[in-house]
Amino acid sequence: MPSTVTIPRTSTRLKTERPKLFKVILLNDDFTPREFVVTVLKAEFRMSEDQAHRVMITAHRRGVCVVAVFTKDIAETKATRATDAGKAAGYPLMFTTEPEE
Ligand code: TYC
Repeated sequence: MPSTVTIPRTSTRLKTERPKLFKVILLNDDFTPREFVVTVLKAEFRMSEDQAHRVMITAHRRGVCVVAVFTKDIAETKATRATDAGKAAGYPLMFTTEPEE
């Protein structure tokens, strides 16, 4: 007597989770020299003089400016390193991170 065997199909999940991204944000202050902010942006975020100057001026005028977007670890590391560069030079320069919507 023939019998049938049912083999369950395994379904492949095609969905690829994208890592959540975090913004690095530059905050304005009244003490850090403009040129120092530009130097830090160029060094830590590999920006050109032009890009760095635009970001610095935006933070200076509006209070904050998004510098770039990274995965959480990289955003936090870069924000900390850039903030520490200011601290080491005696400036209150601040970079923070914030999750992207
Ligand atoms: N506001 C500072 C000044 O006038 C310059 C500055 C710009 C500082 C942007 C921080 O994120 C900043 N010297």
